[in-house]
Amino acid sequence: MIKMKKKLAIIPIGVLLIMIGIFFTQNNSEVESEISEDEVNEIESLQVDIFMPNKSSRPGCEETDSCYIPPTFVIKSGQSVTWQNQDVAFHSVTSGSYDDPTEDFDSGHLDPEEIFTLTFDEPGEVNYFCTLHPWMKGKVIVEN
Ligand SMILES: [Cu+2]
Repeated sequence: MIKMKKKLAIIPIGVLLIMIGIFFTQNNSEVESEISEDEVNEIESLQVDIFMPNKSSRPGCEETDSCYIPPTFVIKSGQSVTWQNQDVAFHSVTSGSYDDPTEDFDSGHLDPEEIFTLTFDEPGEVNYFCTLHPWMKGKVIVEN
């Protein structure tokens, strides 16, 4: 009878260990699935039109007009443009020029890898620049 009691006590401990194992397994899978499949698809399907390259935070890119790549981007009215900051420093996409900013749009400081999208409805030439680096200039041409 004493032996039987010992065996019965061992089983619940085994069950407990299995439950702890399941608990940790589930916790791990929750961490892994923090970014949903939909979000991954959204990021992968996002088309970057213009990017700020590495080291554009230092003067020099203006010499080859490559602070925003491509420096001039042509679209039809109603289309959108997506920028991505591919540098390790902050940048912005701000309407106008450093000496003459306009109030049309301002991305604010974009983190490395951050994306900014704008839709242009009115035809015309739109100049933009970076508020942090006066030498960074770009242009969007919106065709009718
Ligand atoms: Cu910049």
